[in-house]
Amino acid sequence: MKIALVIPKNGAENERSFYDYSFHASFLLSRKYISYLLAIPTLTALTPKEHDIVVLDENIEDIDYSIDVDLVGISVRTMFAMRAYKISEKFRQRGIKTVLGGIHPSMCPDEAILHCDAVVVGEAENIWATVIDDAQKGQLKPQYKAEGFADLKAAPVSDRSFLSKTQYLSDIVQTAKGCPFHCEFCSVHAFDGQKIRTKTVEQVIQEIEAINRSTETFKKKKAIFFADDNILSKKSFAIELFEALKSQNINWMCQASINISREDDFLALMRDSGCGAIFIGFESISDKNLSAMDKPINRKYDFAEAIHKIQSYGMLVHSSFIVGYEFDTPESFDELIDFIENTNLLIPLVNILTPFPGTQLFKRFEKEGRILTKDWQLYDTKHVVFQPSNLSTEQLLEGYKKVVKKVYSFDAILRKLNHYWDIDFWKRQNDSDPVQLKYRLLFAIRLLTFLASTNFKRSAFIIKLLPHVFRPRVRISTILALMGYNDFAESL
Ligand code: B12
Repeated sequence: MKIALVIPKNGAENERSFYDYSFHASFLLSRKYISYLLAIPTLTALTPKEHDIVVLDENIEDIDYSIDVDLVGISVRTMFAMRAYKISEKFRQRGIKTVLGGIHPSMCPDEAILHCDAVVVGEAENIWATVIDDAQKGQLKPQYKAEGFADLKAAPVSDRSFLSKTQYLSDIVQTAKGCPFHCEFCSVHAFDGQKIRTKTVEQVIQEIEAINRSTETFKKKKAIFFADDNILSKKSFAIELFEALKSQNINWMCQASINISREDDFLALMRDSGCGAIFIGFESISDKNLSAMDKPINRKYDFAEAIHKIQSYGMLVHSSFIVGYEFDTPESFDELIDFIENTNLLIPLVNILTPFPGTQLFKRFEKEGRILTKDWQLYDTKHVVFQPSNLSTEQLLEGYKKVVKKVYSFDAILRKLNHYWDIDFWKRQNDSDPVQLKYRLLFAIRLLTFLASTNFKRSAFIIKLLPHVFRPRVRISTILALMGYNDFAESL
C-alpha cells in the first residue's frame, strides 16, 4: 500500500499565529517551519517496510489531493482539528480511506469519526501495524484503542527519512513520556500517564546520529528540541543522556520544571553537552492562580532567582505564562509585563487560558457553563474561548495583546539583547567557531539586503542590531525568532 502521513496547517484560517513562521520563511528564503510533528517519524518507523510512505506537511507545502495513495493517516491536535477534518473529507471524496490519530481524536473520538474512516485512541506504538493490516484487507474498524501505555524501550527508532531535509528550522526528539503532576489546564497526564517511561540512551543517540548524518546545504550544528515535558523527570537517565550528548555536537533545548534551578550539577552538565535554553512553564506570577491550577511546585520557588541561576550557567530561560486564570484582574497584565521586563526574559510565550478537551479545566468549565465556543481553530491560546472570572472576554483579549506587543516591541527586544550582550557571566559562552562566524556573516548580509524591502521600524531595529551581530553571546536563531515574534505581535 501507499500511505500518506499528513500534518495539517497550524492556526486559524486567514490569521497569523505565534507559530506561523512566515517571517522566518521570508527572511531565510528557504526554511519554512519550526519543525515537523514527531508523531510522523514515529508512525513511519512503525509502518511495516513493504509499504510506501509519503509525508504531506501543509505547513511547508499545499496538499496535492490528486496524489496516488491507498491510505491517509492524519495527526491531529485541537487547534488544527477543523483543518484535519477538511483534509480527511477531501481524500474521502476520492474514495481514499483516512485514519485520524493524536491527542484531539483521542479525547474526542465520537466527533472525529464523523470525518474519517477510523480513529486511533491513544499511542500508535502497539496498534498502527494492525490498522494498516485491516486497511489492506478492506476491514478498517471505526475505532482502535491502545491498551495501556507503550513500552518506549521496545519502540523502533523514529525514522525521519521521508521528511523534508531543507524546510525545517529544527529537529524534535523525545526521550521520555509521562508526567507525575496533574495541572488542571494540561492534558499530558491524562494522555501519557503519570508514570515516567523512558527510551534507552542508545535509542536516543541513534536518533540523533541519524539526524546529524542527514544532508544539509549549510553545515551548521543541528538544533534539537527535546519534546519531553520535563527533561529531568528521571535523574539517573538524565545524567547518562547528558554525558552521551557531549559527543554529538548539537545545540539542544528542552522543557523542565522549575526545580531544575536548584540542580547545579545538572545545569553544568547540560550546558557542557550543548543545551542553549531551558523552557519552563511559570504559568502565573500569582500564588493564588498557581494553587487554582494545581501547580503547587511553582509556588516553592522565587521565579526571578531561578531564572538568574539558570542563566548564570550560560543558558537562556524560555518561559510560558497563562493569562486569564481565575484570579487575574485588569491589573495583572501590567504586573506580568513588569515581571518579564525585570527578569529580562527574552522569549516569553504568553497564552490565553484555553480549556483543551480531556483536561480537568475543560470538565470544570463545561459544568460551570463557561465554554463559549467549540470552534477548535480558536483553541490556539490566542483567542478567548471561555468566560473568565474577574475579567470580561474583551479585557482578557486586550490585556493579552498588550503584554505581547510590549514584550516583543523592538525597544524591549533591544534592551534585553543589550543586557545579554553586556553581562559578565554570558561571556563564558564561546560560540565563535568558523561555521558560526560564516553563519553570522551570512546573517549580517541578509539583514542588509532585508533593509531595502522592509518597513521603517524594522530598518531602525536592524541598524541598531548590526554592530552586534558578530558578538557570540546571543544565538542568531534567537535574534531571528525575536524578529518573527515582533512581526506576530504587530499583527495583533
Ligand atoms: C513538543 C511540544 C510542543 C512544541 C511543538 C513542536 C512540534 N512541532 O511538535 C512547541 C513547544 C512548539 C509546542 C507548542 C504548542 N503546544 Co505543545 N506540546 C509539545 C509536547 C510537549 C510534545 C509533543 C510531541 O512531540 N509528542 C511526541 C509524539 C510522538 O506524541 P504524539 O504527537 O502525541 O503522537 C503519539 C499519539 O498521539 C499517536 N498519534 C499522533 N498522531 C497520530 C496519527 C495517527 C494516524 C495515528 C494512528 C496515531 C497518532 O501516536 C503517537 C505515538 O505514540 C506535547 C505534550 C506531550 N507530552 O505530548 C505538547 C502539546 C501537544 N502541546 C500543546 C499545546 C496546547 C501547545 C501550544 C498551544 C502551547 C502554546 N501555548 O502556545 C502550542 C501550539 C503549537 C501548535 N499549534 O502545534 C497541547 C495540545 C493539546 C491539544 N489538545 O491539542 C499538548 C498536548 C500539551 C498539553 N499541555 O496538553 N508544543
